[in-house]
Amino acid sequence: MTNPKNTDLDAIVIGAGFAGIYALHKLRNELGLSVRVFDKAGGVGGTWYWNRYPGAMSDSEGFIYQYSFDRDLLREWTWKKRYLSQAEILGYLEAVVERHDLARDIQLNTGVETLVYDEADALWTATTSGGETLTARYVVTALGPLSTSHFPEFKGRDSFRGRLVHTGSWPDDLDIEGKRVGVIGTGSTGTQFICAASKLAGQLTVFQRTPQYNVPSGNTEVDEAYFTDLRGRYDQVWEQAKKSRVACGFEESETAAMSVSEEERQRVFQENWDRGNGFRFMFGTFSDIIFDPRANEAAADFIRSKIREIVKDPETARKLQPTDYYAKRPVCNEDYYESYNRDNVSLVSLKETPIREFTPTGIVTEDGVEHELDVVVFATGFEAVEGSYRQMDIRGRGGVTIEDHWGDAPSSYLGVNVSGFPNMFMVYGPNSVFSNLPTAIETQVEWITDLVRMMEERELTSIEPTPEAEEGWTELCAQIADHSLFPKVNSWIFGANIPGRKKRVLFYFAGLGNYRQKLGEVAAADYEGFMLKGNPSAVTA
Ligand code: FAD
Ligand code: NA7
Repeated sequence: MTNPKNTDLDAIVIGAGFAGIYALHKLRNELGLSVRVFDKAGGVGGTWYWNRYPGAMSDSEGFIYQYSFDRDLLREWTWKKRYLSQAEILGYLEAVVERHDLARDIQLNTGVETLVYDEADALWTATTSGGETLTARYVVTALGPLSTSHFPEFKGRDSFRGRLVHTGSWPDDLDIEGKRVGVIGTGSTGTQFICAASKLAGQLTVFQRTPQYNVPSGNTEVDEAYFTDLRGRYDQVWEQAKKSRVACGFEESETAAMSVSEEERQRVFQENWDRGNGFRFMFGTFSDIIFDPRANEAAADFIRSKIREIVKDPETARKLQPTDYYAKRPVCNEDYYESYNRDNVSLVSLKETPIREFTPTGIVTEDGVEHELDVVVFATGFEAVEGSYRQMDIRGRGGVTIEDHWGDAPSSYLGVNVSGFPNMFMVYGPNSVFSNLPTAIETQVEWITDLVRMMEERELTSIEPTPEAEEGWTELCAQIADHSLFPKVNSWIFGANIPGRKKRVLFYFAGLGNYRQKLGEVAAADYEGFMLKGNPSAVTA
């Protein structure tokens, strides 16, 4: 396909992680469009370029934390343990870029700062941190759901004279071996860091605000027999994942927790504890852990009993036990609770003794204790989903900014499009499906490619959802979320980790299988919910 508008490019893609890499491959190598990817990072990989803290890894299993499209690569790719380290994932993404000759169209160290839509010409104009101005007919924002760090304020924070770092931008020159390290945050990232840092740091002080439910990952080594078996059933693996709820590569339970005896419930919890994996424990044990408070309490109680069993100091075990619903994104690790049995690890419960202030030499808590530190690690998470959009100046039809359109809670149609922002396609925009991400990212990039292909074939100039379609999707996502226990606790999946932000729905919780079915239905109804412009004979609304 050629560029009929004489624009600089057919498509601009922002972000060079899983999403942006695949978008470039599909739009350039498959549709033949002229495309350039921009990333402010110095390399490709997105999350796996930035998050280099000790212990950084995926907690989706390795075999499912990949693209399904490149079967040849899957036939030859190997890894060491059940879960992939940051370096392994980065190496994999670099190999995909190399194999598909993508690097020549990826411009690194370049942020896109503004995106402005011109309705008369149906063109987007982007300006970059390097001062370039470029026009394109399509924009794919592959900005990442977890790419804007949350770096909370504390009194005196910037007076600290040691190293102060966020896990989401870990510097290459920082070695924590033998150092006195403090870590704030015990989410998925913080717990990974704690497991690794407990074996490296001279002294590790964990500042925990809310304890999380942690289950074992079961991270054993994988051997040749594992790969032989896996390669023989990749088709089944992807088929199952794409029809499932969370696409994590295991059979999700269809049995309600309270429909079986107490003895059977304990057996199932124990079996899944032994097998490992957080998503498996939440979705593979029973079908209603995140729906029925009694099922949830049974799972929570089982995990609390394990904490008491594993952690030797009863006071530390008490502080580690969560009391709220088991309803955050599930977390798993190799030996999280065991870390607290080490002499060099101590736990401060910020619920009991909050941080009073940072000093040049450490952190003082409200009990007056000064924790002397060489390094403070903020494992305090991200401004999820909408964060990277709100950092840009994005102006759609009539100069309306995305900030104004969204107000205090973001919205979309199908997680991908926004009304008033024609020809802008988000990968993992607000209200995308809550699941293992590479599989869902592939789904969305393929959907975007289909939309663009359809536009090219029909010679359309613009596509955008109707305001009603966007409202309908947003409302549906809210209703689905309300059926679950997820909104009953504060976490990043509802934006509730950012001070001052009201809880908002950021995900479609009905699963990847249902999401894919919905996309199919929208396409079959000639792109129901979209306004298509350009070729009047093809216009639908
Ligand atoms: P990203 O990988 O975040 O890439 C987005 C890129 O966009 C970034 O490189 C960023 O620099 C760039 N960018 C943003 N704004 C701009 C701009 N204005 N201009 C230029 N560039 C810009 N998911 C799972 O499913 N399973 C897991 O086990 C898992 N583990 C994770 C562990 C960690 C520590 C983290 C942080 C995330 C994890 N995730 C996991 C989520 C992970 O983010 C996704 O799986 C996936 O990597 C997202 O890919 P992406 O391409 O959508 O976004
Ligand atoms: P999370 O899950 O948002 O965890 C952040 C942690 O930081 C969590 O324990 C927070 O406690 C804590 N936090 C945040 N702000 C503060 C302040 N001001 N004081 C003390 N403690 C604070 O982020 P992660 O990076 O761990 O995980 C995000 C996703 O990335 C994860 O699910 C994977 O997909 C990868 P809180 O619970 O809010 O009390």
